[in-house]
Amino acid sequence: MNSIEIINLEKKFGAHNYNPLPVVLSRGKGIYLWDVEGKKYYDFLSAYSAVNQGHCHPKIINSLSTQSKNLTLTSRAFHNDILGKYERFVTKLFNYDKLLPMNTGVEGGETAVKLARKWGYLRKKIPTNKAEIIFVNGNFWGRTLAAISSSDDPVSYTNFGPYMPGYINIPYNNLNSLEEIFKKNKNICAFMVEPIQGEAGVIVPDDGYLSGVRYLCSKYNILFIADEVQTGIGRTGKMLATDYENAKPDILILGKALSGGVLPVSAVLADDEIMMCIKPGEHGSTFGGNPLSCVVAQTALEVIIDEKLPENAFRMGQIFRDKLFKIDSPFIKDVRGKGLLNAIEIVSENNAAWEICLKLMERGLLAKPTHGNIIRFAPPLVINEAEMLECTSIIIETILSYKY
Ligand code: IF1
Repeated sequence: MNSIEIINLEKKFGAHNYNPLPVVLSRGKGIYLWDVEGKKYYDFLSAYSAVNQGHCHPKIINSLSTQSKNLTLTSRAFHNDILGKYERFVTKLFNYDKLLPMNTGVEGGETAVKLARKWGYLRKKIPTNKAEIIFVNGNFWGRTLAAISSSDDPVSYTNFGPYMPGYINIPYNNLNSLEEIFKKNKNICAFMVEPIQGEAGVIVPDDGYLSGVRYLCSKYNILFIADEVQTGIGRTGKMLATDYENAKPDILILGKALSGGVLPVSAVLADDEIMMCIKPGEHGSTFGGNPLSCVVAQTALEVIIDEKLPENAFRMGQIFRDKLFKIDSPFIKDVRGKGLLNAIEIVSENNAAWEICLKLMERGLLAKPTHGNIIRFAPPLVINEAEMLECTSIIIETILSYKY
């Protein structure tokens, strides 16, 4: 079947909950993807930063293949010989007492919210059912009702009400508004925030914001929850984006590239004072902590470390932004990002970002707009300098030749 026939199958038999670019991919390797007609592309989305290690990394696939022949799932009704070793590896790597394994990023967020509330009632003695969690405008942490209840994007929440109570939104990148609400409200158990806002359009907060969040959360005895589902695992040029300011979260949420894009794997890390608030039977999931996912995730993390991918992301990201900053076009409003989480914002009344992505696709590079006229550029962290230079010239030529 060709691309058109396959796209029509999805149209006829699949929910229309996405509007993908008209490309049908059938193979991936490293930073490259091939469509069903055999055309080769540079992947500049990395499945929304889930494929940091590159598509089908041989070491991760080998771990998947080997473990899949032994034991894939036991449920947590029984122990298995993989989970404890994985938990030890990851907690040592990120310097936390414990890990709660889940599957998707949003499950990680839900787990963090439940943990924070539990801690709020058991440790902070917040009156029952009165716990509040602070979120920021522009947040995105998934599609469940608890997640969209914190959203200020009508596309995410319209006609999905009623919404989860106990949420308060404040502006992003604003420490004054954070301290103001912390002073006013004694029932706050946590503040949940992305170190860089991905979906909102790669919004990078001011230097000092994350360390300010850390300081204020400690000062007011409020848990700092960092959603590093998209910014974590080397994406921004450090293992975690919060590492830039040594702002260690009380609860760390990981997902996406935690598995190298091979399986849905997420994890919530915290110290005992928080993690031990959840007792047996109070939280979990069928697949959470399954041996197959744990083996894949441990290998995926080892690849990040062994191949020094955060360092490469830092260097390649500098090349990307240096090249893009030089674009002399009245239509480029901003070039921003950290490491290999970058975006350009285009000044245009029409749907320029989408059309530019279509032009990029024709020229063999896949990227997708986030909100409005913002295009996110996030290749796998294994990209090398020659490939980055080739891709930046494709992007620059496409932007400059577009008829705005
Ligand atoms: C879609 C966005 C990106 C996330 C952060 C948690 C989650 C995500 C910071 C939830 C997920 C995905 C979801 C996917 C598209 C993609 C996305 F455009 F939706 F917002 F990356 F920016 N925290 N982001 O970015 O993780 O449950 O999906 O595993 O829903 O369209 P998940």
